Amino acid sequence: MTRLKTNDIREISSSLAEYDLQLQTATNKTLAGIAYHTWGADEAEWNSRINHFSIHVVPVTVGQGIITDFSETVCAILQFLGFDSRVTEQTDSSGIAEAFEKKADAIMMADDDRFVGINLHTREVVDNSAATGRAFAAALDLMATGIKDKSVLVIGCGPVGESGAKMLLHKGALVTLYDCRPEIALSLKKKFSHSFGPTRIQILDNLITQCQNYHYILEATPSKNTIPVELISDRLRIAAPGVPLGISKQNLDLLKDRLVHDKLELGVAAMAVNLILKKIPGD
Ligand code: 2YH
Repeated sequence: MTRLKTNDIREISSSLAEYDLQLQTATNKTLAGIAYHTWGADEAEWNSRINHFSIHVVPVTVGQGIITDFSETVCAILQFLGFDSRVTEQTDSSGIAEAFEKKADAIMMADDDRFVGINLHTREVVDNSAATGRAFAAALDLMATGIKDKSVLVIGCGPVGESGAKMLLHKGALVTLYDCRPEIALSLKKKFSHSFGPTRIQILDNLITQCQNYHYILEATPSKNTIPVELISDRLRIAAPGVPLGISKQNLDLLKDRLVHDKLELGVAAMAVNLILKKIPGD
């Protein structure tokens, strides 16, 4: 599992407006728009409520400890979307207590294993890996102006890839799974076959010799250079939640705006929108 470094997130807060524009070029929707699309929710209906919904970000010192700027960056993304967000003054259990005492509607916090959002009214939990996979699948759906009946290659079958593949199958895509550990891809195919039937899910054994025909890729690996140059075409669109980005500098130049990639923004936005969609008492 990838642990973000301060260097990965240093520029995020100051680049949110620019990233929002990039997303609009690639998907025709803003960061918020993609986050709503992730959960099939109506932006106009929900967006007016977000500035009354407070999400407190709790820094966590356990394990490998604080990542400098992590909580502040999550908070900046939430504020950019319009949420009433702040970082708690205290960390860990004291921070959780502080959020409850200050009547937060939700908290977000991350240790070395999980980054979660919790709605403090409904007790529902949203997981960053699941939300991120789903958000990038939603972005790919938008880039394809509808992914139904289109073939998508999912590279990386960990929690993010799994969640993204599931969303793509729900949207009616034909999904091919690839993982450098073939048994992981096979076991995911088996798992999905129960719900979606075996015919819409394929397995790819060799990424280099078999992947020329894909026009849509979800890249969800923690590895560099996973996309061979042979795969790049004018029609290829990639949604890439994987950190580090699996695309070389040379391929990035060829892809131009047919790529959506970030390290935190879409996942956090999707988590936040999911939290507000949970019913608030008094609604
Ligand atoms: O980056 C991570 C984990 N690898 C979980 C990622 C789940 N997608 N955690 C962030 C740790 C943050 C730290 N505890 C802090 O600054 O609060």
